Amino acid sequence: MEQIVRVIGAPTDYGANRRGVDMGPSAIRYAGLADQLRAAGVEPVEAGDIRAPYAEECDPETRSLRTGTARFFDETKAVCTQLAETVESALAAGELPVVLGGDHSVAIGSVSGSAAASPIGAIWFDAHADLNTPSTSPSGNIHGMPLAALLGIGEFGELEWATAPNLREENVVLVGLRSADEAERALLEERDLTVLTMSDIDRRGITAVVDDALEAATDGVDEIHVSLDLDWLDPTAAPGVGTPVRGGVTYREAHAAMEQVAARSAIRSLDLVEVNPTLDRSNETAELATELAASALGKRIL
Ligand code: NNH
Ligand code: MN
Ligand code: MN
Ligand code: MN
Repeated sequence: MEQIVRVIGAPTDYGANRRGVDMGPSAIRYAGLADQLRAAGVEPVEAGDIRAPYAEECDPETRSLRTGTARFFDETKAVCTQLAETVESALAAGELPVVLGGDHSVAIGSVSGSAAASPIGAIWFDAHADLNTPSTSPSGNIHGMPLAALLGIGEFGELEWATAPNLREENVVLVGLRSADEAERALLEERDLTVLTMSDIDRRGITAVVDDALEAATDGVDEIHVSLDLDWLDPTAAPGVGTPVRGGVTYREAHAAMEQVAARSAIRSLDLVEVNPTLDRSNETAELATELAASALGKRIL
């Protein structure tokens, strides 16, 4: 029987400075996600979008969480809570959830939902570490905080809805990091997450690095969540993102990595986030997201 993939849109742009990432789910669907998934041998079922009011409908006042700032905190909580439930019930039905962002704050919902019933590892394919907290964030943007939230770091430790107790930091791996803020560096020094930077990819090649990532993420757990922030790729391959950082992986390296993920047969859930069609060239980045999803779910050349 074919694996059913539940496609869930989470159209937020609360978490980022540059607007338009809320159009990501439509852009990714229009780029042909369903056909790509079929080509990967899975059966897509469309769940539609989580209700996410436009920023204009919300109270523009910035939210403070004790000491720091997390803009649109209440709105993010509302979306992530619904998303977590949707992901959890898809998994309970034996489906594989694919979450379309939206900014990366939606991963707070997708990962907590995915980890709700049993332990999981996570691989963060991202230029950034996403380990800020409201008090350390230089921007106040929650898209730079989802991993900190899930791991209960700092102020997030008090927030049951945002944390994923079934995700141990020993099973969290960052791949392709090339932009980390001060507090994120300090955290990575003292904590047990695995970090594989762009320099590691330069030195050892993408396949060796992704092998290590899969090894660490699945140490003691059977399944993983894959969070694919499209800014992981070099901006020449993925121009339609809000916070591009030069020096990312190439089109082919990204596919090689996703093919390795597929070969491990350990993927429980997947995010495709940070696609911003207003900054894109002819929906190219959304299209790339559909292709990478297909590779991660088993599409092969032959
Ligand atoms: N680290 C920066 C911040 O916290 C940028 C985060 N941007 C991202 N993360 N796109 O993936 O604001
Ligand atoms: Mn991110
Ligand atoms: Mn990023
Ligand atoms: Mn929780």
